[in-house]
Amino acid sequence: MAVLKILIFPDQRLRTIAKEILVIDDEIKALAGNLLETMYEGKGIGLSATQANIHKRILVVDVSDEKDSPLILINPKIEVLNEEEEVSSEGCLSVPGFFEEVSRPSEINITALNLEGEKFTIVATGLLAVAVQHEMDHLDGKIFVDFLSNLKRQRIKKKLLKISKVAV
Ligand code: QAP
Ligand code: CO
Repeated sequence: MAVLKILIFPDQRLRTIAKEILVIDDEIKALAGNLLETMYEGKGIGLSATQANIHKRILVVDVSDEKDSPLILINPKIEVLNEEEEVSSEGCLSVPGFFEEVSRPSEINITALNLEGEKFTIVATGLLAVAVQHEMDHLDGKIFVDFLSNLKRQRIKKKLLKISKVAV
């Protein structure tokens, strides 16, 4: 397994729409492992392939305290189960150092394929629901900062651009 390099906002490659996975081959299995390793290494609870500049519809999450419950979602789909929304603080490995409040549907039905190509369904609430919606947004080129005010997003952009330049 390997730790992958993560794209940092406002990198335009984060705006790429990821493609459906048609065959779950060894390359996809290796990618799933690498995404998990990269997520754990970054102390994250979720990571999408988009963030590693791989534009395929796969994401990983682990919202457990022990960090021993990895979930791999291939070609995920969600259905919002009710009108209710919940506000929570979100961060992103592609937006390091920033955490902001975002409102999202609180209860969702997730359908995805696992690494065996089998379809599975989970009803998610709480942190799992937030994390899966956040990661699925990445597959569609969306980032949580898109939900913030223009002023907040511009401030974050400016600070991260400055850090990226120093880091060269
Ligand atoms: C998405 O994000 C998420 O800024 C996953 O310095 C986040 O794992 C869903 C991280 C919160 C729901 C709630 C961010 C690590 C990790 C940082 C992450 C940082 C170090 C973010
Ligand atoms: Co993110």
